[in-house]
Amino acid sequence: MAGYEDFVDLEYKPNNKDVIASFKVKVPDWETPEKAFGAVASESSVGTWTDLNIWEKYPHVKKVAAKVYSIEHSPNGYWIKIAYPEDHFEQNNPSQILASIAGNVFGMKAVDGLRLQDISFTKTMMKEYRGPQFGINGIRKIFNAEKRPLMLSVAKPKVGMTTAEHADIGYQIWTGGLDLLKDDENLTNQKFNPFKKRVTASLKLRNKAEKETGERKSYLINVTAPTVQEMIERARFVKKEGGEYVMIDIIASGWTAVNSLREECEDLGLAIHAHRAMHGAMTRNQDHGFSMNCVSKFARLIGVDQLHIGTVFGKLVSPKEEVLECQKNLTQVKVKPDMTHHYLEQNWEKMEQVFPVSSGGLHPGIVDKIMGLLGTNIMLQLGGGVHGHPNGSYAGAVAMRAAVEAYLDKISAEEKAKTCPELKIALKQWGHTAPK
Ligand code: CAP
Ligand code: MG
Repeated sequence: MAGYEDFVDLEYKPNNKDVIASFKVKVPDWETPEKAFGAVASESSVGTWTDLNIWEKYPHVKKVAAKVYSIEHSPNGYWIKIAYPEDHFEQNNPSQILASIAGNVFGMKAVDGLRLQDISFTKTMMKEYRGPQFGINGIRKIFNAEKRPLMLSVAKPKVGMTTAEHADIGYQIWTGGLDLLKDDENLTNQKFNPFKKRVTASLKLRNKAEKETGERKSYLINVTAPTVQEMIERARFVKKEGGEYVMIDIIASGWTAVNSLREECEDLGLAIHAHRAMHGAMTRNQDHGFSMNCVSKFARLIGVDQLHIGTVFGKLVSPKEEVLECQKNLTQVKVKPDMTHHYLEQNWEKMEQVFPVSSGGLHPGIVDKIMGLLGTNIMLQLGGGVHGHPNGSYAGAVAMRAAVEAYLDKISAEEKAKTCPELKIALKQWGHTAPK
């Protein structure tokens, strides 16, 4: 037999060779909960809709079959835990993990809703995957910035500017006091701002800004490309031109692309900035999809160096408990389980940390709220909150840096604004309110 119920075993005790998945399940009223849960374990591991007599015909298949071992009925639905023997998965193949655990199951009629809340990886997997190349300390060394938040600005308008305009924006925010210029998620190699020209022109002005300020500056260059091969060519070009970073749209590009870029960046010695554009299609609905916490865990396992995790207060939906769980999984060694939100424990062993990036609708008047919530071991990104300054990008950068320094010096932004007219104008423009 191998009907759906055969994939439920509440006596089973998982061991350290099991990958554990935590799911929230909405059971259709025509289905029994046990069959619905068994369907998730069956379809995400070895079974299908009809009984194939698997255990009789192929008893060895049981060794890589998933089993539901925990069921919890809470006011907002059922929460289950499924154990997957780690041999079910191919080594160092994140796409295959997702094709199993986060594949067909989301489309099954046997569930009305399914949200993958967390996945915990095994110790073996921690050895199979590279993890981050630099870690937070390694990134801080690039900028000689031991404690403070690192400050980024993405050029706005997102796309459409010429290469010269884009590079000039970089020069303005670098000389205005920020550490990093960032390409926007949809700026790649368009006709009006070709990739190679943008890299060369921007890094030339970066070098000029470094000389004038005496500070390290860098540039998060988007290498998201039509093919993995082209993406790698672009990364190699960045290295040749003296860049320290590449940026990739991890969700739009896919995990195999991220893994390929990570492998190449090991040789090139380039840090990876992970932009998560499109994640909201999966992470926003609390009853169906894939949590941002899972995105963060794959990002650290594969080994990006920086990842956007949200703001709680900014323009994009980012629930507080999810932002905090992402920050834990990016920076801690041993993450404790969160029973309330059904997040699992995770031991990251010797994996380097990932720099959490808070971005999206931020401006100088609310960066203190972000640091109050997330601390200062973060990166802060302001696009509109710099380039929307009435006096332009340079003034916007000065205002952003002053607002961060005010927080670090434990004085109010208003106090700081007495000696920083650019901050005063920014506060007049945006106050302390977050955008809707
Ligand atoms: C921010 C941004 C980033 C978002 C991504 C944008 O610009 O460049 O892509 O922060 O969201 O295009 O919106 P603003 P998240 O600073 O002008 O908002 O960080 O949540 O992944
Ligand atoms: Mg953007």
